[in-house]
Amino acid sequence: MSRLITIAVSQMGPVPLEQTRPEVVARLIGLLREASAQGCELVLFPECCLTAFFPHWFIEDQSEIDSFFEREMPSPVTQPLFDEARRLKVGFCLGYAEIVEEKGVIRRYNSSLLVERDGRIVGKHRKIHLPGHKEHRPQNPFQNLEKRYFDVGNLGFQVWNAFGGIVGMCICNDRRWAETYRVLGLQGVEIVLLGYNTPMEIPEYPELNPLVGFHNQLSMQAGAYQNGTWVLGAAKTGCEEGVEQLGESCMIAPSGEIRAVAKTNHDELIVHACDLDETIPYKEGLLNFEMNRRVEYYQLITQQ
Ligand code: ING
Repeated sequence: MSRLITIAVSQMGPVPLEQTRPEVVARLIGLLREASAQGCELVLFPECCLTAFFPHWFIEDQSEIDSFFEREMPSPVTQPLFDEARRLKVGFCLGYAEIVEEKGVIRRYNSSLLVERDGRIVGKHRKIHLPGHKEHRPQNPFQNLEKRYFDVGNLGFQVWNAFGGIVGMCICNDRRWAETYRVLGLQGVEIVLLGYNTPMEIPEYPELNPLVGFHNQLSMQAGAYQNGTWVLGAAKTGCEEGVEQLGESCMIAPSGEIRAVAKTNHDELIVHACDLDETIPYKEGLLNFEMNRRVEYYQLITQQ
């Protein structure tokens, strides 16, 4: 028995500051069409795929910061992507900067949407693990000001019945935390979709620079295997406004094996027919939470 779903991870090269939203949307539609032509039913785009990754710069003016956000999704500018996806019967996962008013307060999130093949928005995630720093660090070659520009996501880690399976999302730094996958795993997730903008350099810890690619794959492979789920990661890569970003978008099976990995540092589709039944030996067998996980024994039993 197999439950196959052909998926494209759509890696993107840089989105330069001067590239307009309509130009980026046209780029996404091109990638979507290419994926559809290869028989894909789902396309995964990177984190904040509509704009340059603006947390890499210190911006003082709030209206300039807000120019990177979407006030509605779809909006008139992004609607063509939703329309074309529905016409082609292809679903997609899209990372974007979300601005919203909640209980009278303006909130700003690093978000992603899950859109089914009929065009329905079935799920939303808001990035919980915001890396980097709140203050401007002029001594660094670039910034990571996600703590300054975004609020912590308030939707937890959820799963949705979609694409014939159980689908979850996370975003970039979320993928480095074991809890992300375990919270999704405890909900039976079979495919984790994530995008990332990951600089090749870690200004505070340059000794770790040679490990950026290794830690990227390690985090996702471990999450996949330890929770018996597919993990798919889409990079925004290349040199974006002076910041060199990791590519190596990949498709990782529940075994932890890397089934496909991007080879370039620009727009590139990697495609794989993911069999959701590959989760079974792990979920029902080797890593069966019910049978083998013993949370109640994890505390040191000292009072015996
Ligand atoms: N970027 C990076 C990421 O988590 C980072 C930040 C890089 C953290 C390298 C640790 C090491 O991939 C985002 N946008 O979260």
